[in-house]
Amino acid sequence: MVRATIKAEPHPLAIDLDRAALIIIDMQRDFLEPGGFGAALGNDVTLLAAAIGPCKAVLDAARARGMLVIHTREGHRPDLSDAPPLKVERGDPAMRIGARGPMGRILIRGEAGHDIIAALYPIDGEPVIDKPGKGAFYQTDLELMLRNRGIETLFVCGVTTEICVNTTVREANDRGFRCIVLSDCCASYFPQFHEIGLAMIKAQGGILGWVSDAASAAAAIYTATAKSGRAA
Ligand code: C5J
Repeated sequence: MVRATIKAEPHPLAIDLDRAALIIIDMQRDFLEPGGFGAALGNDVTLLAAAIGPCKAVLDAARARGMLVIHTREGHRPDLSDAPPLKVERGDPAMRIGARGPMGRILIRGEAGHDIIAALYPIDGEPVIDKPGKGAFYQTDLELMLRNRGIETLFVCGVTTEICVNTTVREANDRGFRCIVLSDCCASYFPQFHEIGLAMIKAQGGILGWVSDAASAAAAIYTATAKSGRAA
């Protein structure tokens, strides 16, 4: 057991770092780069770029410690058999899920746009969860992976704050996992939704989890690793 105290809201939190994992939600080209799903829905994708540097800082700390790092990708099978028609039928037909765009078919597994951005690309040994929904637990083997590794706490990063991050945190909370959402490692196309999304998590004594930031999480991870004398 390696105890670490994380500066967080609504209050600092002591956790066992040996039972913590980092999950990075949907940092995919389709959400962060022009020509993808986010842009097809009319969003300004540059608003998500602010999360990349902080995510990388925490990712480096987690990798240095040998912490479990899990990446997720939202997307669908090429035949769309796992995509609810309700989800596909939104927006301009030329720019819907499955339509062909500059980075291949939008939000389809195996296409360039579906992949994770270069700055945060998974390395060997880091599981990538392909999820058909907003929540990372829905129709995936994420819970099984976490239980098999004895994980209790998740550091949560990714996009978008109010959609896939928030949904995943709610799913995790109901399953008994403690979530620490790193505010600057998350982003939204709507800055006000980002703020509200974080506020909803930490309200009422942390009804869904805790909110911290990249510097606090990385510092706690590096400090504990130095003290315990263990790095991967
Ligand atoms: C959205 C996501 N916003 N990853 N997906 O459609 O948040």
